[in-house]
Amino acid sequence: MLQQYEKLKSALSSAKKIVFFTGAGISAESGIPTFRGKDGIWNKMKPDELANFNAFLRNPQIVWDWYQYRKKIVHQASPNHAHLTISEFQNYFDEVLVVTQNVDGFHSRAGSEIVYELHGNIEKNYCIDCGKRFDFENLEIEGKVPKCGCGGLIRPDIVWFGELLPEDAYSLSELAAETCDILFVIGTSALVFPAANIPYIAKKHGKFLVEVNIEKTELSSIVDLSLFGKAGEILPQILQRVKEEKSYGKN
Ligand code: BJW
Ligand code: ZN
Repeated sequence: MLQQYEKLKSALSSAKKIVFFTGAGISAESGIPTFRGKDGIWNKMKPDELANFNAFLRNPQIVWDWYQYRKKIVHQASPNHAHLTISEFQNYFDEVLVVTQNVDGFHSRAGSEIVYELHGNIEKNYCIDCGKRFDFENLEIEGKVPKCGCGGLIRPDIVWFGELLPEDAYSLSELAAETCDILFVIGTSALVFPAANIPYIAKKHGKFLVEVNIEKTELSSIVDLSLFGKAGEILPQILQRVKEEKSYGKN
């Protein structure tokens, strides 16, 4: 382990731009369930019935209720040490960018200033007919799927299977991966594309890749360093090394 940290320490000592690519595992310690694995959401629920547009058209109420339930879990939870540590990295490096697949908004709540949300945000909604946005509003009346002024159904702003990712967020994430010094991959199985391209793009551009996960993933064989353990424990240890190295912040 010590030797692994030495490799990372040397990369961190010259790094200016750091990217964190995160997935559901980073919010697991906040009590938000992950998708895959033994306790994952897709072990109990079928993605085809919940996370695609046809399912919403077939039965909007079921899908809407499911996201309201998920939103409640997010409201009852808070960002954990991992989110907070990432935001603290901003005090020690010129640029810190977060590319997240998560829809819980925890990175922004934890204070990260640049966050690209590739799969949307559970607080946001839009009309399926006219596209009007309803961000951060409580739209429900008696638990019914809300409707827009134009008569269209309002859906959560979540990227479902078969849907395109937000173009700006994705292209800025690609650029971040191409231009960073270190890319940390935190708590993701890296199985869902095109989001999972991000670490491969960084690799292609010769960037230093570090994975933090409780178990091996698809990426373990291509990263420069795998740190196995909980994100909320490993990330503070890394930041501690950065602090010792720099002994003062940039401000
Ligand atoms: C910890 C930890 C701790 C736990 N500390 N670590 C065949 C081949 C290739 C691609 C495809 C294919 N068939 C279909 C596709 C495309 C599809 C896809 O990639 N599917 C794969 C599953 C195969 N992709 C899409 O459909 C995307 N769109 C697209 O491709 O558009 C183009 C197109 C247009 C028209 C037609 C066809 C294509 C859209 C993908 C949208 C994904 N949306 C979801 C659900 C959102 C809804 C919701 O939130 O309810 O986003 S899927 C779900 O997976 C969610 C996540 O963001 C995403 C990634 O999951 P993540 O974050 O990696 O979580 P897990 O659970 O997988 O992993 C957790 C990890 O954490 C694990 O490794 C743990 O070990 C670890 N961990 N505790 C550290 N404490
Ligand atoms: Zn409308």
